[in-house]
Amino acid sequence: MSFTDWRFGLFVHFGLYALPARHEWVKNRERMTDEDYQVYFDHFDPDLYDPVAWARTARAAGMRYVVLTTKHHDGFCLWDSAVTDYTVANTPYGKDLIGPFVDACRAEGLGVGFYHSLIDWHHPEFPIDVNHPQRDQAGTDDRDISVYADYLHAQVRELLTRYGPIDILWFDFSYPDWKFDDGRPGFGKGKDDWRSEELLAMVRELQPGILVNDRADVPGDFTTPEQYQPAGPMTRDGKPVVWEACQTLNGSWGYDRDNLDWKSPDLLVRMLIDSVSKGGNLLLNVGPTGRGEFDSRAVATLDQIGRWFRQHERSVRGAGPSEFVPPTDCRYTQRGNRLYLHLFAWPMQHVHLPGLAGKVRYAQLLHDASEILRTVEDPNRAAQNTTMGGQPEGTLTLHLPIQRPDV
Ligand code: FHN
Repeated sequence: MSFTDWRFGLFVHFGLYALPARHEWVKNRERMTDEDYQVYFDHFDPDLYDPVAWARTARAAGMRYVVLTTKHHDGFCLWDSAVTDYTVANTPYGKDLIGPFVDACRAEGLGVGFYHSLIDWHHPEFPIDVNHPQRDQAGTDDRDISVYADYLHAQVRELLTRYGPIDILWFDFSYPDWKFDDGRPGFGKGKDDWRSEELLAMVRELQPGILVNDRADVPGDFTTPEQYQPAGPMTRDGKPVVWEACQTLNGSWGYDRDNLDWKSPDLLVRMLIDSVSKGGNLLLNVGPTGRGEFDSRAVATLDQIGRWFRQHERSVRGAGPSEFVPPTDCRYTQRGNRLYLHLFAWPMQHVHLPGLAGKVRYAQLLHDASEILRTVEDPNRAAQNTTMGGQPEGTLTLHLPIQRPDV
């Protein structure tokens, strides 16, 4: 199964920032020094870390690949890197987190993705810039970005040679033209700073089948709209481009305990359907707690999504955009000669399905939405009954066989 067949993946932001539990940019937002932030390093001990549980939860939710932060902007490494001491090996936890994650994903038949931050607020040669916790000092240091780039390349090499075949490399992120709000230079960084062409050449040499995103400031294998749903199929230079929308559960990528801005399971199902209807994937994020587990709200949300998948997996897995134009408040996904009508709003008395003879008329919508009784004027086009038992309220997915001779 290919990346675009997978359609739905899990993003996991895990690291020191899970301990303060108030966003993965906490070091930046609170302008913490390395000394301020050291307390989280000294107490990092995710005793409930269980990547098998992560992988099984992801699979049950309908996800077919997982992208884990190997290092986020704070510079903390989730593996025992040979080029720095700022790793999990030197925390109270003391063990590699990446290897067990890879093994668990493989055991569950999931694609394995590594997120790797280009940005590093801990490395002594990473020039201070507009995004740095000590941004007030931007432009005053004599740090050497080429030394940091060597470090960056060395760590990517470690990650791509220690853990076997890796499916996805998710770099994050470039900002070559950023400025401060008052217009002062932001000392932003892009492909020349990362030496991106050299970096990607090494990546492809080490892992020929890997998919790389386009956040190293050079074209990649897929593009990653973040926290929004594209209006339609995405293109680059006028040509269709593979894309994957990345979204949070509650507005924060890292664990943010007190953030109550949770998206409903039905909204997330619609975002997935919307992505697939436009040819994209959805990468949905969970930020595990400081003890290494998914919190109960995340587990409950993913469970609800999984209930929808049990009924309607075929409407997104291996499916994509349809040649038909959907009715208002609806999406079409299509897989071969199967058209899937997703109603985001109803009751609809009549829906005229262009390209299909007859009209779909809803005989009845049972109060508990446990089953939809439908007839179509052409009995030969009877849609398969779709049960809604247990799936998120609000999204109705109908499986409509296309019985035209040419399909
Ligand atoms: O700054 C990061 C952020 O923390 C998070 O990792 C997201 C995920 O796509 N990427 C950057 C913001 O675009």
